[in-house]
Amino acid sequence: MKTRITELLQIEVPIIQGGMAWVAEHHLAAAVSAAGGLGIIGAANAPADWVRGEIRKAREMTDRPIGVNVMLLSPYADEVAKVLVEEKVPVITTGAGNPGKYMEMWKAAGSKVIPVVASVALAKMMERGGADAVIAEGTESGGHIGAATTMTLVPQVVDAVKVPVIAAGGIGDGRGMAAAFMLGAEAVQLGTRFVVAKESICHSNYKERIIKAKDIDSAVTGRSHGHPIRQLRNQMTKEYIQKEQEGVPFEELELLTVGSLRNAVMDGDVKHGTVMAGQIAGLIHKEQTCQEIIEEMTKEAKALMQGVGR
Ligand code: TUI
Repeated sequence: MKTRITELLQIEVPIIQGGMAWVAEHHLAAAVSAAGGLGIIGAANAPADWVRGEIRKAREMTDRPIGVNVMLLSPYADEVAKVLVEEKVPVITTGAGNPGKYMEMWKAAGSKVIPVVASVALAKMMERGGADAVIAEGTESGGHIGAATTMTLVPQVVDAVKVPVIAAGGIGDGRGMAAAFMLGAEAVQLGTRFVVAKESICHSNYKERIIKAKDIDSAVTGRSHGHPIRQLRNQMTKEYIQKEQEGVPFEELELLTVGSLRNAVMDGDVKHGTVMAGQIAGLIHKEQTCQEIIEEMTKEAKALMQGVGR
């Protein structure tokens, strides 16, 4: 499955891992890269020194390329951006904002820059600014989301830009991968399925919640203040959404979620914590190694795509 993305990123299979906060650390990133995909360290809201340490630890585990995702709402984004230059990170993805101000510095350092976009307008702007590819992420994704679905966003972005497009949001198996390719994508990004990978350090309670999730078990909090987050329903989302409906201000809502993602991922508090996951959680039934996930998906996608278009 060679595409412009496998060529650009020097990877074997066109599968990249999402930069999930707390989960996308060196064990997971190294395992995805070692299996032929592109592993990503998620800088999320972490300080730059943590990111540097994770890059170095991942490099001790594999010689294959590893990327870093910069979460642009992070208070540490500026210092993380500089560390990526110092560490000569080959691939940088970004999320939750416009990475325009870092583009020149990253390109000059020789990194491939791949912003996540949730609209055609941002995709075009990123291409003009020198992006090497874009990740078109639909609202089916876990975490911070845009409004358009993967099915509608991917082909519109593919038509609007010349750079290769990576599809994300709602993709969890070979069928989703083949479908993304039919829409014109040249790789896929997976989050939720890698959260339950054997190499993922995520707490077993969190993995169990994903494995047991049904199709409509996710909810979106934060719509009232413009920072929508998709996660699995629990006591916390129920209270949060109720308070949003009552018109409770952002500052008060925020108190419900301070440290809540960490509590769910690290301590397994899936009742009051934030259990970010995409709508595809209902399709994920077991814990597997990254290699098993990548091999199974690639085999299934290849079989489905054989004969299509002949
Ligand atoms: O970034 C993500 N997913 C995330 S980040 C995250 S951590 C977080 N914590 C607290 C508050 C918010 C986030 C959890 N999940 N995905 C990539 C993504 N980027 N999805 C959507 C976007 C996006 C949306 C609008 C990118 C750019 C954009 O507009 C930028 C602009 O300024 O025009």
